[in-house]
Amino acid sequence: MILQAAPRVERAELLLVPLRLREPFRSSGGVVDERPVVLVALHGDGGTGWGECVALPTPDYTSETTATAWQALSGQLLPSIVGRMPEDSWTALHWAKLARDQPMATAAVEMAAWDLAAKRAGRPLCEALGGFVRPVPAGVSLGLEDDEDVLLRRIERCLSEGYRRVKLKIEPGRDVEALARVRARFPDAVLGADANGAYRPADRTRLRELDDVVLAMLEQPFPREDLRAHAELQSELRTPICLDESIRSVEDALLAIEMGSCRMINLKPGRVGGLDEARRIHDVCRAAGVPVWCGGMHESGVGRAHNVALATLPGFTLAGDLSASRRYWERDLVHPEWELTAGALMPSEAPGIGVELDRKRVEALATRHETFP
Ligand code: OSB
Ligand code: MG
Repeated sequence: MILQAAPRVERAELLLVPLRLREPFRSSGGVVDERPVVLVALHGDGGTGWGECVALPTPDYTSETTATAWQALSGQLLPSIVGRMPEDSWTALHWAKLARDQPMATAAVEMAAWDLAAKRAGRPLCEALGGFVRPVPAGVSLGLEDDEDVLLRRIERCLSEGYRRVKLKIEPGRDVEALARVRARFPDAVLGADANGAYRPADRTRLRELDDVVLAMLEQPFPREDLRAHAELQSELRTPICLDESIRSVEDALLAIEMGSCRMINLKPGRVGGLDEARRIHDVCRAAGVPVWCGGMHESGVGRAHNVALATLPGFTLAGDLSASRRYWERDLVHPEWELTAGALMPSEAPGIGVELDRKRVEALATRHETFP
């Protein structure tokens, strides 16, 4: 557990920064444009590590929300590590349990600890994690659009900007035909579809028609608990199923692979309790020959830096939901902002996450700010 490698934490901060996406994002779970960003700072040994909590304002994606994560961070997680020696075994046990129950809140602290540890070691986070400074192929995730021409124009723009893969949200009633029209228009594009669990096992016959569209993957067609339905569909589908919400730990990944529920995993450190667990999942996937790619949760530049660092590990062989700052924000919270170069994002050589937080602006925008102790 990373806390063992991190310096003693002398002080911590928790900030709530309400950002707004440049364009509202619709999935089968609902529409979002408000994006409250929860940031964690850990101060120790003369340095500061930053982490970001990926929880959303509403419990559509998983049951954690900005409010529950704030509560866990403020009431339990941050008070429990400030001033304590990180290798304290009570802390380790307690944390393992929290990482299961509140993975997003826990991950925010764990990632800040990684940043702090990497900065203290004077190494870029990607290297500290076992990867290296290399371009990370970028993909884009586009929300549902009522107007199909708007969607087609968006796809065209993303492809011309250099994104290597376009993922489209689908839901019952807006799937096979809509995707077939996109395919007809962009015959060579690498396309994926994400249902965020909106289908039921009885929709299998319908979902089988997606094979004709030729997709790089079908993401999370069924609710997360239903590994069996995913396995049944995968056995009759050429398109690889990619699990997102279903995978919350390395045990979930092992079971899903063993059951044949997927042939690919969307790995989000924020969803699985942090970078350490994400790395374990990466390792078992790699050993099993299951490719992974790094997902996103509309993070600010802080969370993106962690995701990009993770995505430099060798098992990340596919373009992730890692897009430039501009895709999401009028202005990001970090500099330099994340930019696309030849269809990829490039981690910095600087120690830790390698991007600087615009502290003045973050403090000016923050609607809540707590300090521990
Ligand atoms: O299902 O992958 C998802 C955003 C928020 C919550 C869940 C998901 C997403 C995305 C966008 O698809 C990914 C991104 O570009 O950050
Ligand atoms: Mg998804």
